[in-house]
Amino acid sequence: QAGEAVPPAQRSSWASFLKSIASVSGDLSSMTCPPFILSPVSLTEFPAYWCEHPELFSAIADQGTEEQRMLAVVKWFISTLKGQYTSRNESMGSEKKPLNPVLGELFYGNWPDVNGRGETELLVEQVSHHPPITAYAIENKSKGVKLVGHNAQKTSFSGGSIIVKQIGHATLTIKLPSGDVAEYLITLPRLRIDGLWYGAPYIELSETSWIICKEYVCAIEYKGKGYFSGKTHSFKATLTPAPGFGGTLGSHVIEGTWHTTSKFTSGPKTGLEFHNVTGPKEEVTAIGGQTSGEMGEFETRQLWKQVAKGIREGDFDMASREKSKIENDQRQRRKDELAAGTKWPLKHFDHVDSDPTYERLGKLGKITPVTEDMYVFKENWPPVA
Ligand code: CLR
Repeated sequence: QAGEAVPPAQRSSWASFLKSIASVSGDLSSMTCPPFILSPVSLTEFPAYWCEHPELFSAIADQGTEEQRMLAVVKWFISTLKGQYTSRNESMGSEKKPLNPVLGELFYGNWPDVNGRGETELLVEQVSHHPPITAYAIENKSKGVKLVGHNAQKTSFSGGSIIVKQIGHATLTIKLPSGDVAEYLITLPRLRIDGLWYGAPYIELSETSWIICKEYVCAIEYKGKGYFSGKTHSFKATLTPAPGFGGTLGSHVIEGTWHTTSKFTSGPKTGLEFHNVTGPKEEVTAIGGQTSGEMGEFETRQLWKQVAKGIREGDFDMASREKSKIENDQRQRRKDELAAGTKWPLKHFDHVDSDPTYERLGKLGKITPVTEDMYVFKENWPPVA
């Protein structure tokens, strides 16, 4: 039944929200939603999903061969999907609308060194407000593994679902014992947000995303219920040696459901388990990003503190009052910058129009577009005391 999961008092507001998304396409971030669907967490916290299994991230550095390393990268990537795309349903009952980050919003965190895996550090900066773009760097320095990327979304509406095209990509680099640096280009899947009619949104992934390095091309195809395995959250990863490496490296096919387990279905490891995320995950520890270790006013949990409190405690008047304060402050800052002829300086990233790594590796997988802009990490974190 329509609006089944919506609190009765908010049903008409949900209905008008659904009507409006059918007509507004492109950017959903600033649309007004009924309170039941609001999340108290900003999108700047989302890059932490890349490392909910820090041991899989660090294990990428511990592999002996290119083939094993590629498999470790794919395993880490697939193991992040459960957190990225199903965790709000688990923690909050459905997918929710995250807080829309302001320009310059920051998030810092880490995962501790346990069992010699090394500490992993996280830094996130909102590098654009219109359209919203989030850049991040995640690094395990002791292992020499680093992920740098940015995300934006283009939304449209089709057949009762929101379709989210993810713009942006990530590059994973590994310092090898030989002194060389191995690079992996990572692109992102398309999302479909279903369950809107009932007021219980959830994500299904579709189309194909890629992981490409000099020696390997991995295409990951996503299907939902009713497609190749008939199961929700299904994927099929096909790893093939890049041109010139066919004689020395094996091909592999892996199939399963990304929120549970998968196994090799073709190649030398056929029948063996590949990934398994049915166990626990490790949340990031938020830390203050200043030299003092304190949280500055632009750090997400500080900035949104009152709004988040309002949403958590059901005081939506306070939440919307506090949200207006933040928005007015932003408008004033943009006006002042315009008047002064200045621009908000990014703290940790430099924007450039093309990414040579994307161009070089993207060709191997024939991915489009053939080039993309990127945010270069300034390597200025953590601050030196
Ligand atoms: C952000 C980047 C992360 C993966 C990810 C997961 C959920 C996505 C989010 C990204 C972008 C914003 C998003 C969200 C799900 C819902 C939300 C698309 C891609 C939209 C803006 C809110 C829609 C509102 C309905 C829930 C009513 O790595």
